[in-house]
Amino acid sequence: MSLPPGFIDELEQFLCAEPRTVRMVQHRILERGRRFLLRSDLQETFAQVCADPDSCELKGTPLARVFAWAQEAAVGRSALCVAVRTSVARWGYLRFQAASPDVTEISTVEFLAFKERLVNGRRQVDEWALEVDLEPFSREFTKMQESRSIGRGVEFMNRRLSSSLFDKRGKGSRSLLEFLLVHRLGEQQLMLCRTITDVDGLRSALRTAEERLAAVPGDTPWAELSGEMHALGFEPGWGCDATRARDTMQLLLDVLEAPSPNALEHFLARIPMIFSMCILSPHGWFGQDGVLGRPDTGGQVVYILDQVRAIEEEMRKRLARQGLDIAPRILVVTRLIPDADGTNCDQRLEPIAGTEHARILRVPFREPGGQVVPHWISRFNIWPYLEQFTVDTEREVLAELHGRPDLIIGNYSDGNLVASLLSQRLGVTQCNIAHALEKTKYLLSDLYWRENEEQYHFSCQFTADLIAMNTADFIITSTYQEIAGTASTVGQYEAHMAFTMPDLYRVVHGIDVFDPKFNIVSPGVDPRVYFPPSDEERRLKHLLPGISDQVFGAADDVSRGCLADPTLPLVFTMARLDTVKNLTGFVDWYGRNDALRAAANVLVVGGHMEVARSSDDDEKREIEKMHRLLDEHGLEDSVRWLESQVDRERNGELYRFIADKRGVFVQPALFEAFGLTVIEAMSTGLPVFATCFGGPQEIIEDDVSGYHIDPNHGNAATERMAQFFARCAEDPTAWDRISAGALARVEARYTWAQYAHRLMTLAKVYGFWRHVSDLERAETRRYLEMFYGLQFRPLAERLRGGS
Ligand code: UDP
Ligand code: LCN
Repeated sequence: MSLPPGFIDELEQFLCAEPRTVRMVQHRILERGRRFLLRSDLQETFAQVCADPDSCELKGTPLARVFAWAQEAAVGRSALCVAVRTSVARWGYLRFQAASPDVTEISTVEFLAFKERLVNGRRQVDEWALEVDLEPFSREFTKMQESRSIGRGVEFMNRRLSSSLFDKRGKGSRSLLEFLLVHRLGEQQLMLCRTITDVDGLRSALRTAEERLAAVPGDTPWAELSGEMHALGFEPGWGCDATRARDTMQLLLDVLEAPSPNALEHFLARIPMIFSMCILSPHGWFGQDGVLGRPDTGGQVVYILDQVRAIEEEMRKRLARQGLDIAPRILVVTRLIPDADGTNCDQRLEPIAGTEHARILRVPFREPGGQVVPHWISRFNIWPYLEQFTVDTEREVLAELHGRPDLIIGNYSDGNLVASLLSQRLGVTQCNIAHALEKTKYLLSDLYWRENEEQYHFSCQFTADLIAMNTADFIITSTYQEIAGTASTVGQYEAHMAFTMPDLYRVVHGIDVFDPKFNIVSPGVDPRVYFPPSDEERRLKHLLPGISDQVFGAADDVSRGCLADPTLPLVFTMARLDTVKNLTGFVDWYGRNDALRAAANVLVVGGHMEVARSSDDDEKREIEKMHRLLDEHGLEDSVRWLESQVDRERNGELYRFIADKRGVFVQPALFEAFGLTVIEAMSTGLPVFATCFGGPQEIIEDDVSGYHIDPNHGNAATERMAQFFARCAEDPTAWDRISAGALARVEARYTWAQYAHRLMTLAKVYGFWRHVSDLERAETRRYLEMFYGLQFRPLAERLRGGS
């Protein structure tokens, strides 16, 4: 129950006292002629009513609070149901009876059932609709309560582990002892010898060992001490030398004495338990060269390649500090595409540049008869292939790593599903990274899933998402808003708490954003590629003439438009050319704003010039639209459109080229889950105007490190840009101020070194949690396996069959 106590009574009194205003609200809502209204529609309705002289004063009334909280309304003939979000992730549902002051609070199920009836036009509620409810499984676990704790799950975990676990009469200490005994590296036992069998024995061995280590010079290598330490019950893994080993032992003694969350995290973070990992990213064109900007191929590829470099470095450092001379192994598993279209996507194994041992391992998709699927497949159509892909991946990964990986990281819905299946089969800790949950990208995608099915197959995707987010041991997100939104917008995970796909199933508790499995670990940019223009020494100046030609040259088969006034600053935008990225939307806004047209040129990078060169339907439509808009607005001499640019180093210099000319970057997406281009542009000192929907809302502090724009109000967005250029023309420090703000923001919050450090610590803490909670979580696992078998598999089969 999220509504304040007594609120319904207050509201009802108000509705009785002000019937005229209430009728006015109802009429305004009905006038919209839609069954479902979103927050923006409801806000507009409220503003209309407030402005009407016949309405009563609404400020401060309970009705005004309903509108302030309202996220969604379902409009029926007999009633209106409103979903209210009283604060982050806290929901309630109200039912207003038509033409009467009756209002009642209804349950989640009633609200979902009401929406279903509106969609399918039936009078009766389906009493027997399949309901997915994961809440009962976590009843035993204490949860976080405060919205500010969301995304800081590991802090809560450490507290939970150190208090409840260790409170139970030595249970925690015994679990820790058992956990320390399981670590091995091939034949080599690590941390503890099997001769240590109880906690008292461990304590006393630790005290003796600590005294011995204090008596030798701190830099004495473990190798010199190993004989003596072995006799006391200790195996390698405590530290590279006497100082480090002693320090680790002291940490463990502290934990056994009176575990503090901090000491526990520090100790767990030192246990050498991750030597190899498997990162799953099946869809798209996963490669190191010539792939960016292709359909389904963008930030996720960049993210993973940068991530691998940073993680390998962190793993190496950690293992060396613990005294283990082992090369960490990372495998990025993706799909092998035989018709590789000039890319490396047909190569089975490819070393990852900038790493010592990381590899891309490509495993083909297969038809049920075993034939390899030769061509690229859109991420929306790959669901039937994933089960066989998992089996094949398991075999290849085990062979490649000579054993199980110690951590499995899934990426996006498909990778996360494969990670779930694989982790289940191998008994390995699972981490999920969503990158972008599709549900929030498309309006009412759950309610109208059937209408979208042919193109997007959301029935498969949302089912996969539910399974994967609930099997994961921990989930990392790039921002807070990805989990729980903002005061006024719904988070991407939050949108999976309760929803319905009529006639398929109804989700009553899909995921709990207060679950401590969520942690914010933001990505960064490759500092070798993205740095400010003032860093003259590192610049690739030999690329500049070519870039200049490309930007200011004449149109050819890979570009369109020829800029008439090259002295103007450039508004640069670059993305995959898909509808949600909204590059065409931006060109349209620009075409309509004379002040901006006079102040700046536009450089668009994305897609192809010709429809025939594209294999993706969405991209084809956008290509046509872009050409149409350039014609309609007569933008030939002020917009330069280049096809997608796949060379990252060159792109780094391209951003700086724009910054040299005191231009800006614009990210106009209808929704952007995170937005790597935003932090890339900021790292090169560009002022960025980015969508207020999604990650950029959190990345940028408005008017400090960039600007937010609302893609639903393009005119206001271009107006803001025009004003910015006008200000900069008068006072060039206006540009410098935002540029400096952008650089400072990225340096403080978005670096791969911080990312890798955090991720490795999380993997260990949640690895321990998995070990101690294995039995308690078996019920959830079995439930999800059933959901997979009974829902996901038939849906995927149906897709294969084309129905
Ligand atoms: N990118 C590129 N060339 C292009 C388009 C995009 O190199 O023509 C890169 C861009 O620099 C960024 C990534 O692709 O590194 C896109 O990531 P982002 O998170 O912005 O969006 P996504 O495509 O993942 O939705
Ligand atoms: C996918 C997206 O759509 C982007 O918003 C992210 O930046 C990218 O993945 C990397 O996480």
